[in-house]
Amino acid sequence: MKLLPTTPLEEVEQRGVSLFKKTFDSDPQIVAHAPGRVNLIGEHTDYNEGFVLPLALEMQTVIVGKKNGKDTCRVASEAFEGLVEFKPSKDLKPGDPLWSNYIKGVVVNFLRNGYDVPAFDAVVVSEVPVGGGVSSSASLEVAFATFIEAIGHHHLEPSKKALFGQAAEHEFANMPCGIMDQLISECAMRDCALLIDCRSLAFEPVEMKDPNTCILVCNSNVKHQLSGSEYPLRKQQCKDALTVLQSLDPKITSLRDASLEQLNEVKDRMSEVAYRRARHVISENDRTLEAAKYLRKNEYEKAGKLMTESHFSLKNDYEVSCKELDFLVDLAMGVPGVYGSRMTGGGFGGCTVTLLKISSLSSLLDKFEQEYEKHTGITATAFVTRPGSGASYKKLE
Ligand code: GAF
Repeated sequence: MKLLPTTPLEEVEQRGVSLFKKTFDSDPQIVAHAPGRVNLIGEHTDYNEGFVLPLALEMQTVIVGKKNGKDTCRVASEAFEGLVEFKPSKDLKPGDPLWSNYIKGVVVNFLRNGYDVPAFDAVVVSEVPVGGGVSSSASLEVAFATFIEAIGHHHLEPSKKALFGQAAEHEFANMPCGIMDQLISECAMRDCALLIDCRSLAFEPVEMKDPNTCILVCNSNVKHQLSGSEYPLRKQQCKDALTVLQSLDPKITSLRDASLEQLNEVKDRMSEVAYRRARHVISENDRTLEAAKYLRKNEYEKAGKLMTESHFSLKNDYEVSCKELDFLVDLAMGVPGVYGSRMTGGGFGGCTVTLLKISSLSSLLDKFEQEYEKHTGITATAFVTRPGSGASYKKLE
């Protein structure tokens, strides 16, 4: 299996500049960008105020544009036909085309929080695969928030921008996500994963630049669509378990505060499903903190083992995997030199993330190539990533 190449950011920006000139017949002034992400461990913990350990991809969504001095915003996308037009107003509502909702949602959140949004012309160019579970939508939201920050001369706390993106996702894309994807897209640091505390939104870098180790992302190419999925149901099941735990100890305000001992104490008072969902979340928080500790010491075997345990917890207790993702993990774990492998992101399709010795990469790719399509009828795609940096913008000369 061939690896997908990483397009240099300058090339993507250049595509944006050309598209802007072609669409609006004038020169742009600002380039803003924000990355997609892959999560090493800490899945379905963010909306339970727990811990996550994601890193930014080198693949970015790029916005090229400028203020237009009019009362209407105009946005074009490289991936979709047509020019979207809307007035920047607090009363904007979601509508067609769907991709524009992420942008409208961000605009509304700036306005509602007292930040002026001047009308603009802009184009969107993205290298982040859509529907692959690597946060293409969060990267669009955060890139746009960064663009608005630039044209409006605003200076926002990074977590505030992430929260605007999350609110846009909730209200304009009907996806009740946690904060992980927007926060890593905003705050990522090159060569580091971030250990994020999703309660305080504080984070610590965990350096990942051992030249002998690599991170492989493999897209099962089973389409992942979280808004209509069981994601909201999983949140509800966590709440159900929380309510029972609170009857044991009112100081437990989210699953993050509970221990497995406490969960076992109230096991008989909740449904078997709620119990398993909570068991995943509580144990995943522990695994995430442990994994960060091991990665800091370059103890990849131990960190990898936790990643694989995370996969099985997501498969069996949280039930958000699928047979294709399970198959990719099984294949990876059969290759010597693989430290750990798991589904990453919301699940129900999308990608796996594998931590491995760089010397084992070609054996793993051969294995995927020989086995995956034969067993699933689907062609997988894969890329290697080093941890990229977070959102930023620059002025064009
Ligand atoms: C999706 C959500 F958007 C995140 O907030 C997170 O909950 C993730 O699924 C699961 O860890 O990516």
